[in-house]
Amino acid sequence: MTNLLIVGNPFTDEERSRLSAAHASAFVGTPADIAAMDMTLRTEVRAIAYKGHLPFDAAAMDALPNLGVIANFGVGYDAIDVAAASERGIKVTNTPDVLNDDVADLAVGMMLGFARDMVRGHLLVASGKWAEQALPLNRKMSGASVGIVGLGRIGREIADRLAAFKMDIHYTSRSEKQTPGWTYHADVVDMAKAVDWLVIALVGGPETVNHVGRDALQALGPDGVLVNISRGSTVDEGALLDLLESGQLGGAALDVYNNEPNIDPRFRALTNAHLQPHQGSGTVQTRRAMAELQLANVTAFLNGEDLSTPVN
Ligand code: 8YV
Repeated sequence: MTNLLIVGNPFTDEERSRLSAAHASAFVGTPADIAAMDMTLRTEVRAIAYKGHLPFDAAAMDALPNLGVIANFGVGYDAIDVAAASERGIKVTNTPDVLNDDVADLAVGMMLGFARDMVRGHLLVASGKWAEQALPLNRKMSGASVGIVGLGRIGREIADRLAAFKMDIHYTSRSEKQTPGWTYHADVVDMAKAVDWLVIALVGGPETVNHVGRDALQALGPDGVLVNISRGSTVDEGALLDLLESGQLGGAALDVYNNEPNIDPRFRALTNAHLQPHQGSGTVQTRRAMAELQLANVTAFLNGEDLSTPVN
């Protein structure tokens, strides 16, 4: 009996082997491939291990009549239609917490990378032209002000790190937190007016689409820098590109975009952006912890036990 269907091309060989060593499994590259599978196999499948950002929609669920759980590899589950899953009695799980440190580390790294123009510095040294050219003076990060959009688990890790950089911490959140010395704002535009850096640490999904809009980016202004480690969908990407191109926004440090990996080509021409290829959780240690948590959820479901990290 093939209990488990592994779905998603981003799975590494090691991740797939870990899953298939634990459970009799089959593999398809994308959710859209499920409907074309043999009907007998589709009827056997009770659990999905999913990785990727392609939509996992109701049609993919309906192709698997005995599906009971979709275990996502990632804290963000915006690719999965959770409402459709709930309607069908299908559980969804994710991999929270184990990646908080890595995502927060990358946010700080990208901020320093942008502020100190570290990519250009590296290229200058590597080119052998250091004796002929100086790196222009750059921006001081320590002591600046930063607004964290969404002080959840990852946002909090970022804020704690930036506090150690003597930064003045501002945040928006569903509710004010017990964080003495930090400034709560109910409105993201008001916060953007008050800070040098704006860091988006929201969950993705329909509720946060374009949460940081043109007005907030304009309020951040020509000396402000936007940092995004959440989802491309949380910021108005057209406005972001317009304002970066015209210099009405000072800069951006981005790990996430719409339509990854085939992102808007306008990003490639920017001279005021530090761009990373959605690698927030991409360390050996953290991806292994995420894989183990995903497998724990699959195994718990198939054994009839409580799920480790349920979403719905
Ligand atoms: C993904 C992520 O897990 O956890 C998330 O929400 O964005 C990433 O860490 C990774 O891109 C694999 O899909």
